[in-house]
Amino acid sequence: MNKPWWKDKIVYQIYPKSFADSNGDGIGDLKGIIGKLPYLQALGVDILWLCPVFCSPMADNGYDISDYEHIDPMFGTDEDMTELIAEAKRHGIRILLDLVINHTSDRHAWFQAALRDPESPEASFYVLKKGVNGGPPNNWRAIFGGSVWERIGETDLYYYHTFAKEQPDLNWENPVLREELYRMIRGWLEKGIAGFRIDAIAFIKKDPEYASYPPDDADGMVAVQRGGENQPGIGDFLKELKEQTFSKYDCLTVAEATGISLDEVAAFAGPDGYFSMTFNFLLCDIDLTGDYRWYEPRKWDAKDFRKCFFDVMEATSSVGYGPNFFENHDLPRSLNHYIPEEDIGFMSASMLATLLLTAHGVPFIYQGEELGMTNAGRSSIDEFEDLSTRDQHERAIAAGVPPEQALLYMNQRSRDHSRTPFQWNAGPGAGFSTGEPWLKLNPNYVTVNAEAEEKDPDSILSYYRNLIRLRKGYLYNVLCDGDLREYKTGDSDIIAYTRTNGTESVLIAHNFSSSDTTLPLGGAYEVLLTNGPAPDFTAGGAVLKPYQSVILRPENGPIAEGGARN
Ligand code: TEU
Ligand code: CA
Repeated sequence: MNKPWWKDKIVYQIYPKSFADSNGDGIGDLKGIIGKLPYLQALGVDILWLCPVFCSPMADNGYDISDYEHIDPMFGTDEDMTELIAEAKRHGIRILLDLVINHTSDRHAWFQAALRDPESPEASFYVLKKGVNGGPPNNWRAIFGGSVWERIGETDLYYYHTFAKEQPDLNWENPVLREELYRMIRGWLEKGIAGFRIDAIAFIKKDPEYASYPPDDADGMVAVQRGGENQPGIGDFLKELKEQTFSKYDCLTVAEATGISLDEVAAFAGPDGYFSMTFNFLLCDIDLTGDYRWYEPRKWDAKDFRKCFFDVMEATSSVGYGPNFFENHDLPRSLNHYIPEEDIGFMSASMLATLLLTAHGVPFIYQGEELGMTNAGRSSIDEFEDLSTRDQHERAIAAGVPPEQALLYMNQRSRDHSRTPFQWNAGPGAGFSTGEPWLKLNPNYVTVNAEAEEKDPDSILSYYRNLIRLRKGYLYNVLCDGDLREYKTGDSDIIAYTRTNGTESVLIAHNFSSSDTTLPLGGAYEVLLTNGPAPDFTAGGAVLKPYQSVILRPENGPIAEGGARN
């Protein structure tokens, strides 16, 4: 399999608005990121994925772009981006930008022209349709709530939006629009960025019938995914997109292609795939029912998690590399998402770190995950900034969920949790800003912060740094180049696998439970790394403490499946 330049890299996702504020306006910016490059280099970061910093009215915090060619003044200037790319390179770090081409902002010049004249060339850049029987063209529900159709003034013309009404979808059926996008994409690649994370790309193809479907809820609507996600024919667009842009550069492209099945991973991210890699959502949506209602959570356990993990490993490692992640800007913090409240701490955080950094594929660390940052509970729905949270709350109340329970569900799942300002130190504003931060800090910054953890050899940050050093050094061959095979551990809650490259082999195991559990072993092993005390080796194997991870090397001979040694 081809060995792309990015296969052994560490990717770090930054939500620029919440990372570092250089001018005291309470909003993170590019100069703030430039100032933190030494911190990122010390962590071992190779690639930075920046959430969108283009001009935006911020209805969806930058995922509503009004000008693809320029940096929004709140984040700085175009020259700041040029400086960031150059400075990052000096620190051995490359930049991925966030490409949002399913939709623009409703303030984009194209959309404004379309509103002024539905017969204008720009109007054909969007999906405009006449209403039916005095109402919207069909009954599809947008991801941020309500109809996907927004009426244009007093006319009987509507425009389509997968997400919020401030995010009109682009009409990918129009080759002139597509060429405009390709030109913009090539322009950014010419500026020396390493590539893109591609936003919501599975929504660019809609069922051309735009037929209504039987409702999936009391509101008489059906989720937009039914006719507007990963529809037949999307591959033609994605193939052309790659041919006209990415394939002309040795760039990294990571798709947020929701709604694709594991057996479609090859088409999206195999050797001849549309993208370098494609995110998989099996693990991060393990706690959701089929239609993403936060107020109808799905119960899961460690065995469910283990099955999802190995299904994803199998699907991605068999065709190439997958982006492994436990956090992003749309998710709650992983410690709150995957670990029982009473078990949140160094052991569980370092177990998740070991899983993330030793799985097959490319690790994506989200800002603050390396510190063990956690959710910051809110006591009222009014304290939430995120439009998706507000919509989910409305739907919960409409479904008859009692307000306190609805608030609890929002506190479990809100996207705000990953957007609280980065916690640099215990000083005023956590070192994020000298001004009033745009989103409330998590009060635990007084103890959970980079400065304190950099000084503490037993901190979560120190653990990430050590393990990343090991991954890039002593364990490079098995972790960056080795295969991954499940290591059966019977009915326990242990997730275990081998990583093998030629004659080199290690066994990695995680006790995803709050009780001592024995990892069945045949033969003697050396402990290369663990987040806890050296395990007791009994006749049956190694006794792992709650949330203990181990990287073991067999003292002689390869490791057979299931613990027996040949
Ligand atoms: O998220 C896409 C997104 O929200 C959908 O994948 C949704 O989560 C899924 O279909 C279940 O409902 C991207 C960005 O990550 C997010 O921050 C933006 O709000 C969104 O697109 C719109 O650009
Ligand atoms: Ca600022």
